[in-house]
Amino acid sequence: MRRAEWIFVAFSLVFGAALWPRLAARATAEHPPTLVQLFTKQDEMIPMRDGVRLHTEIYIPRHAAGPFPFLLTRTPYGLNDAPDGYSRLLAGYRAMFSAGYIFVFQDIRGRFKSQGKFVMLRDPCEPPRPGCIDEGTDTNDTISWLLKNVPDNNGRVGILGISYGGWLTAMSLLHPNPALKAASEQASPADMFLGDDFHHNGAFRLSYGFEYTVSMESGKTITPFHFSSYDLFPWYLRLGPLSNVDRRYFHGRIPTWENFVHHPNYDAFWKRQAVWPYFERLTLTVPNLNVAGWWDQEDFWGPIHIYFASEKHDVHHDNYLVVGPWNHGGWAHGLGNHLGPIQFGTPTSQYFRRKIEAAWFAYWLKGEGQLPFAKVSTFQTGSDRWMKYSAWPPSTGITHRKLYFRGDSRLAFTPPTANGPDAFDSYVSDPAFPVPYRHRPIQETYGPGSKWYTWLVEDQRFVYLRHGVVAWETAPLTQNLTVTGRIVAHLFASTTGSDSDWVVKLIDVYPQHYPQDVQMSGYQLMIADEIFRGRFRKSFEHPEPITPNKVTRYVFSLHTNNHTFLKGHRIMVQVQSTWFPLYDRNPQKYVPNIFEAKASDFQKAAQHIYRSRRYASYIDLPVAMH
Ligand code: PG9
Repeated sequence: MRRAEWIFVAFSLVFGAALWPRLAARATAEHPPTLVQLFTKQDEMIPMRDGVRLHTEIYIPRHAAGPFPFLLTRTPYGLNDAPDGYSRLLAGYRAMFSAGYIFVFQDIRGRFKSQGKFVMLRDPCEPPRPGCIDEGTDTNDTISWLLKNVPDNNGRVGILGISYGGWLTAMSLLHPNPALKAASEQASPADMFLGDDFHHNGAFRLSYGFEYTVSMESGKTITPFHFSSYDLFPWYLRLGPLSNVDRRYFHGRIPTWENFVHHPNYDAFWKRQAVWPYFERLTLTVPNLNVAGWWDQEDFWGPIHIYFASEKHDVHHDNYLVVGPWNHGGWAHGLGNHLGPIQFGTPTSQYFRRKIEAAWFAYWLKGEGQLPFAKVSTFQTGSDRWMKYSAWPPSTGITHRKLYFRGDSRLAFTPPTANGPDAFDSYVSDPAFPVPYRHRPIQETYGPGSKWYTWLVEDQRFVYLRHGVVAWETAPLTQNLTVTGRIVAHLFASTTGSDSDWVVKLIDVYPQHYPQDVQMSGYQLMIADEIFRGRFRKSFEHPEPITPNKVTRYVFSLHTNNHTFLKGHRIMVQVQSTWFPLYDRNPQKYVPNIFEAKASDFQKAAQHIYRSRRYASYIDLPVAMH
């Protein structure tokens, strides 16, 4: 998120043109008013109920008439003041300047200029009890202070944030301050074991988990790890088993890393921290706009599951969802008319900021306008248009079709008929030669030149026909095929090992001759993807070894999506067992805790993916009926 914020701020400062009532007359397109001209700044250390003071910057409109609502953003990444002393975060809200808000930015407990102790994703006080503080109580105390101490406010508060800031927003909704009238949770993680930054289906996100935790827990400010090489693929390979992390580098000093090591399964630690179960029990009382990006490389699972969980008791119709063609936080900066080389033909991010986000807060906090959008708005990629639904995924107009793995590397909607013991495709998964998850060099996640931000849209030809990867594809489509809703992988697989990871990627293959954009000819664009750690096939709490050579069924979600595979394109599925170094290597020999595996535990395995009548692997596609 941090780098995205920077890009966003830079963009807004350079190109943003405020429509601020009085100053706009004086400002020209080349010289929009400066933030200093637009706002007065107040720096405060706001006291929390336990006496800890949190550093807060308050920006009050200079030239408009109040009273104003507050728009609060809390962050662990610093307020990032420019030389003029004004936070660079402010420019990111330019689409909302003209409406008139008091913008408030706060360093959370233990970060940057705030007092107290930082705890990564601090457990909520559930149920709330005297003496217990969490991010929700800190938000409530902040709001109460603002209402009392900042003149000319209208008594209404909105909160928003992306990723960690989205999680802080989610936390503020569990026991909200009565003045909190609108929220927008954006890319909040909701379960760090099942689907967000640190693990997916129990598979550990090594490069992210390593780099993020050390940068956050080595001091109060962001302190990146010093790698000895630019391409981290060989660095992580040479690291060897995960136990070398503490032995060589961390020495037990990074608390979140210690939590990874001591909680290899989905135990009470992860469940306490997971947000979605709290939302399942909650009746939402504050309208919340959940925001997600189809190609979010960090937290796509979170906002979708907060939306799903909030649906359980959404008696006041407060639960909304927007999903666009974005990477992590991509809606907050730039135009959003492309992601990497993928063009969308329309400025989706700008549209979101102006027509959705600004309208959302204006409606709830200022009583202006109408809710101009449906409960669910998603950008349908491929056909490149915004779609509106009354629920997500929509339950009408969809038919589930099975796309079967067949012989000759084909995919088809008709099931396989062959039933011989050899109706499978196979590959060797070797932890000594793992498949890279993105093109090398693999730079530090947030380092200079990093391709982290767009890896999910990279052309998958870089691993197609590589050792350790198998693929199947349809014939060119004779008509458009739109998927809207849940995509689920059903794999029948065997391994010679006693544990294994399974990665499934659903890919849109562009035509080999693509005159509209020659560079895109034959492009393999990943639409949906996921990894599953085989030991967790029966339970995330109680892993079990896989029986070697036994055909075993794995069913796991590739998440919801909304995409049109256009006529002439093909649909492809790729399967592999390593995705390195984003995911740690499965030793492929069952050990109770992979964080304690020895180098000698890692072994090659022969993997079989079945496509017989009895063991018919397929992808369940929610096909929209036009
Ligand atoms: N994805 C980041 C994160 C959030 C919460 C915990 C850990 C990491 C972020 O962008 O903030």
